[in-house]
Amino acid sequence: MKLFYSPGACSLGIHVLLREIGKPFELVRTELHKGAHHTPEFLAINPKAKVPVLQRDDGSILTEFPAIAFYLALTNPEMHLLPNDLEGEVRTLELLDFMVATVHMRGFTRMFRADAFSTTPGDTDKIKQTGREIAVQGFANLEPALGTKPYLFGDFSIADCALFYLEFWARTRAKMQMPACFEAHLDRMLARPSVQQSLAAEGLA
Ligand SMILES: N[C@@H](CCC(=O)N[C@@H](CS)C(=O)NCC(=O)O)C(=O)O
Repeated sequence: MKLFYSPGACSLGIHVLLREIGKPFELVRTELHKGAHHTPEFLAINPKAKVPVLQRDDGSILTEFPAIAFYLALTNPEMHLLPNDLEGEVRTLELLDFMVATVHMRGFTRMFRADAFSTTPGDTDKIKQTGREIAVQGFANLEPALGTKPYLFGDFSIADCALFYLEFWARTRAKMQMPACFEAHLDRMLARPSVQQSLAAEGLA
Protein backbone atom coordinates (compact mmCIF):
# COMPACT_ATOMS: atom_id res chain seq x y z
CA MET A 1 0.00 0.00 0.00
CA LYS A 2 1.23 3.51 -0.83
CA LEU A 3 0.07 6.82 0.62
CA PHE A 4 0.62 9.92 -1.50
CA TYR A 5 0.83 12.77 0.98
CA SER A 6 2.03 16.32 1.37
CA PRO A 7 3.62 17.30 4.72
CA GLY A 8 1.00 18.72 7.06
CA ALA A 9 -1.87 18.40 4.56
CA CYS A 10 -5.11 16.57 5.33
CA SER A 11 -3.31 13.39 4.23
CA LEU A 12 -1.76 13.52 7.72
CA GLY A 13 -5.02 12.03 9.06
CA ILE A 14 -4.74 9.01 6.77
CA HIS A 15 -1.04 8.72 7.60
CA VAL A 16 -1.94 8.45 11.30
CA LEU A 17 -4.57 5.84 10.50
CA LEU A 18 -2.07 3.68 8.59
CA ARG A 19 0.32 3.84 11.53
CA GLU A 20 -2.49 2.92 13.95
CA ILE A 21 -3.17 -0.16 11.80
CA GLY A 22 0.51 -0.98 11.87
CA LYS A 23 0.83 -2.87 8.57
CA PRO A 24 3.67 -1.97 6.19
CA PHE A 25 3.02 0.93 3.81
CA GLU A 26 5.07 3.25 1.64
CA LEU A 27 4.95 7.04 1.77
CA VAL A 28 5.16 9.02 -1.46
CA ARG A 29 5.96 12.66 -0.76
CA THR A 30 3.97 14.95 -3.05
CA GLU A 31 4.72 18.51 -2.03
CA LEU A 32 1.75 20.69 -2.85
CA HIS A 33 3.67 23.94 -2.39
CA LYS A 34 6.06 22.79 -5.12
CA GLY A 35 3.19 21.89 -7.46
CA ALA A 36 4.01 18.17 -7.32
CA HIS A 37 0.29 17.38 -7.61
CA HIS A 38 0.17 18.95 -11.08
CA THR A 39 2.90 16.87 -12.66
CA PRO A 40 1.85 14.41 -15.40
CA GLU A 41 3.05 11.53 -13.18
CA PHE A 42 0.80 12.52 -10.29
CA LEU A 43 -2.18 13.40 -12.51
CA ALA A 44 -1.95 9.91 -13.99
CA ILE A 45 -2.49 8.63 -10.44
CA ASN A 46 -5.12 11.18 -9.38
CA PRO A 47 -6.52 13.47 -12.09
CA LYS A 48 -8.23 15.47 -9.31
CA ALA A 49 -4.74 16.72 -8.31
CA LYS A 50 -5.27 16.20 -4.60
CA VAL A 51 -3.89 14.26 -1.68
CA PRO A 52 -4.53 11.94 0.11
CA VAL A 53 -4.31 9.14 -2.43
CA LEU A 54 -4.11 5.51 -1.38
CA GLN A 55 -2.67 3.08 -3.88
CA ARG A 56 -3.65 -0.41 -2.87
CA ASP A 57 -1.55 -3.54 -3.31
CA ASP A 58 -3.38 -4.46 -6.54
CA GLY A 59 -2.40 -1.04 -7.93
CA SER A 60 -5.90 0.45 -7.71
CA ILE A 61 -6.31 4.03 -6.54
CA LEU A 62 -8.61 5.29 -3.82
CA THR A 63 -9.19 9.00 -3.20
CA GLU A 64 -11.29 11.18 -0.85
CA PHE A 65 -10.53 11.13 2.85
CA PRO A 66 -13.85 9.59 4.03
CA ALA A 67 -13.66 6.79 1.44
CA ILE A 68 -10.04 5.96 2.27
CA ALA A 69 -10.75 6.03 6.01
CA PHE A 70 -13.78 3.75 5.63
CA TYR A 71 -11.81 1.37 3.42
CA LEU A 72 -8.99 1.12 5.96
CA ALA A 73 -11.40 0.59 8.86
CA LEU A 74 -13.47 -2.05 7.06
CA THR A 75 -10.44 -3.98 5.83
CA ASN A 76 -8.91 -4.03 9.31
CA PRO A 77 -11.93 -4.92 11.49
CA GLU A 78 -9.73 -6.27 14.28
CA MET A 79 -8.55 -2.70 14.91
CA HIS A 80 -12.10 -1.50 15.76
CA LEU A 81 -11.62 1.82 13.99
CA LEU A 82 -15.32 2.26 13.23
CA PRO A 83 -18.40 1.72 15.43
CA ASN A 84 -19.82 -1.66 14.36
CA ASP A 85 -23.52 -0.82 14.17
CA LEU A 86 -25.49 1.00 11.49
CA GLU A 87 -26.13 4.07 13.62
CA GLY A 88 -22.45 4.36 14.52
CA GLU A 89 -21.40 3.97 10.88
CA VAL A 90 -23.73 6.64 9.54
CA ARG A 91 -22.81 9.00 12.39
CA THR A 92 -19.15 8.48 11.48
CA LEU A 93 -19.87 9.29 7.84
CA GLU A 94 -21.90 12.33 8.88
CA LEU A 95 -19.00 13.67 10.95
CA LEU A 96 -16.33 12.88 8.35
CA ASP A 97 -18.27 14.62 5.62
CA PHE A 98 -18.85 17.71 7.75
CA MET A 99 -15.22 17.89 8.87
CA VAL A 100 -13.76 17.44 5.38
CA ALA A 101 -16.32 19.07 3.09
CA THR A 102 -17.30 21.99 5.33
CA VAL A 103 -14.75 22.77 8.04
CA HIS A 104 -11.72 21.89 5.92
CA MET A 105 -12.75 22.74 2.38
CA ARG A 106 -15.01 25.75 3.00
CA GLY A 107 -13.23 27.03 6.11
CA PHE A 108 -9.52 26.26 6.35
CA THR A 109 -8.99 26.21 2.57
CA ARG A 110 -10.23 29.83 2.41
CA MET A 111 -7.73 30.74 5.13
CA PHE A 112 -4.77 28.94 3.55
CA ARG A 113 -5.57 29.38 -0.16
CA ALA A 114 -7.46 32.68 -0.27
CA ASP A 115 -6.02 33.36 -3.74
CA ALA A 116 -7.95 30.37 -5.11
CA PHE A 117 -11.24 32.02 -4.04
CA SER A 118 -10.33 35.55 -5.08
CA THR A 119 -12.52 37.29 -7.64
CA THR A 120 -11.55 40.92 -7.03
CA PRO A 121 -8.08 42.40 -6.33
CA GLY A 122 -7.63 43.00 -2.61
CA ASP A 123 -10.40 40.66 -1.45
CA THR A 124 -8.17 38.02 0.14
CA ASP A 125 -8.36 39.39 3.70
CA LYS A 126 -12.15 39.17 3.55
CA ILE A 127 -11.92 35.61 2.18
CA LYS A 128 -9.55 34.57 5.00
CA GLN A 129 -11.92 36.11 7.56
CA THR A 130 -14.88 34.23 6.06
CA GLY A 131 -12.85 31.01 6.20
CA ARG A 132 -12.00 31.62 9.85
CA GLU A 133 -15.67 32.23 10.69
CA ILE A 134 -16.67 28.98 8.95
CA ALA A 135 -14.00 27.06 10.87
CA VAL A 136 -15.02 28.63 14.20
CA GLN A 137 -18.66 27.78 13.52
CA GLY A 138 -17.59 24.30 12.44
CA PHE A 139 -15.86 23.59 15.75
CA ALA A 140 -18.95 24.94 17.54
CA ASN A 141 -21.13 22.52 15.54
CA LEU A 142 -18.77 19.64 16.35
CA GLU A 143 -18.60 20.38 20.08
CA PRO A 144 -21.68 18.32 21.08
CA ALA A 145 -20.26 15.33 19.17
CA LEU A 146 -17.10 15.30 21.29
CA GLY A 147 -18.46 16.71 24.54
CA THR A 148 -16.57 15.30 27.51
CA LYS A 149 -15.59 12.04 25.76
CA PRO A 150 -11.91 11.31 25.11
CA TYR A 151 -12.63 10.53 21.43
CA LEU A 152 -15.60 11.25 19.18
CA PHE A 153 -17.16 7.82 19.70
CA GLY A 154 -15.65 7.19 23.12
CA ASP A 155 -12.91 4.93 21.76
CA PHE A 156 -10.46 6.06 19.07
CA SER A 157 -11.90 5.81 15.54
CA ILE A 158 -11.34 7.05 11.98
CA ALA A 159 -13.35 10.17 12.83
CA ASP A 160 -10.63 11.23 15.28
CA CYS A 161 -8.05 11.21 12.47
CA ALA A 162 -10.03 13.85 10.57
CA LEU A 163 -10.67 15.89 13.71
CA PHE A 164 -6.95 15.68 14.47
CA TYR A 165 -5.78 17.32 11.26
CA LEU A 166 -8.33 20.14 11.67
CA GLU A 167 -7.22 20.75 15.26
CA PHE A 168 -3.56 20.57 14.22
CA TRP A 169 -4.16 23.22 11.56
CA ALA A 170 -6.13 25.36 14.01
CA ARG A 171 -3.33 25.34 16.59
CA THR A 172 -0.22 25.42 14.42
CA ARG A 173 -1.18 27.20 11.19
CA ALA A 174 -4.29 29.29 11.83
CA LYS A 175 -3.42 30.10 15.48
CA MET A 176 -7.10 29.75 16.33
CA GLN A 177 -8.49 29.35 19.81
CA MET A 178 -10.59 26.17 19.86
CA PRO A 179 -13.14 25.14 22.50
CA ALA A 180 -11.35 23.40 25.40
CA CYS A 181 -12.58 19.92 24.46
CA PHE A 182 -10.71 20.14 21.12
CA GLU A 183 -7.51 21.44 22.74
CA ALA A 184 -7.67 18.41 25.06
CA HIS A 185 -8.48 16.04 22.17
CA LEU A 186 -5.52 17.39 20.19
CA ASP A 187 -3.21 16.89 23.19
CA ARG A 188 -4.57 13.33 23.52
CA MET A 189 -3.90 12.68 19.84
CA LEU A 190 -0.39 14.18 20.07
CA ALA A 191 0.39 11.69 22.86
CA ARG A 192 -0.36 8.71 20.57
CA PRO A 193 2.75 7.03 19.11
CA SER A 194 1.07 6.87 15.67
CA VAL A 195 0.74 10.67 15.63
CA GLN A 196 4.27 11.27 16.91
CA GLN A 197 5.68 8.92 14.27
CA SER A 198 3.60 10.52 11.50
CA LEU A 199 4.68 14.04 12.44
CA ALA A 200 8.32 12.96 12.58
CA ALA A 201 8.08 11.19 9.20
CA GLU A 202 6.53 14.29 7.63
CA GLY A 203 9.21 16.54 9.15
CA LEU A 204 6.72 18.33 11.42
CA ALA A 205 7.83 17.16 14.86
N1 LIG B 1 -12.27 16.09 -0.68
C1 LIG B 1 -10.87 15.71 -0.63
C2 LIG B 1 -10.08 16.90 -0.15
C3 LIG B 1 -8.61 16.71 -0.38
C4 LIG B 1 -7.90 18.04 -0.41
O1 LIG B 1 -8.47 19.12 -0.53
N2 LIG B 1 -6.57 17.95 -0.28
C5 LIG B 1 -5.76 19.12 -0.35
C6 LIG B 1 -4.66 19.03 0.68
S1 LIG B 1 -5.25 19.25 2.34
C7 LIG B 1 -5.11 19.18 -1.71
O2 LIG B 1 -4.61 18.19 -2.21
N3 LIG B 1 -5.10 20.37 -2.31
C8 LIG B 1 -4.47 20.59 -3.55
C9 LIG B 1 -5.18 21.62 -4.35
O3 LIG B 1 -6.39 21.79 -4.14
O4 LIG B 1 -4.54 22.24 -5.19
C10 LIG B 1 -10.69 14.54 0.29
O5 LIG B 1 -11.64 14.21 1.02
O6 LIG B 1 -9.65 13.89 0.26
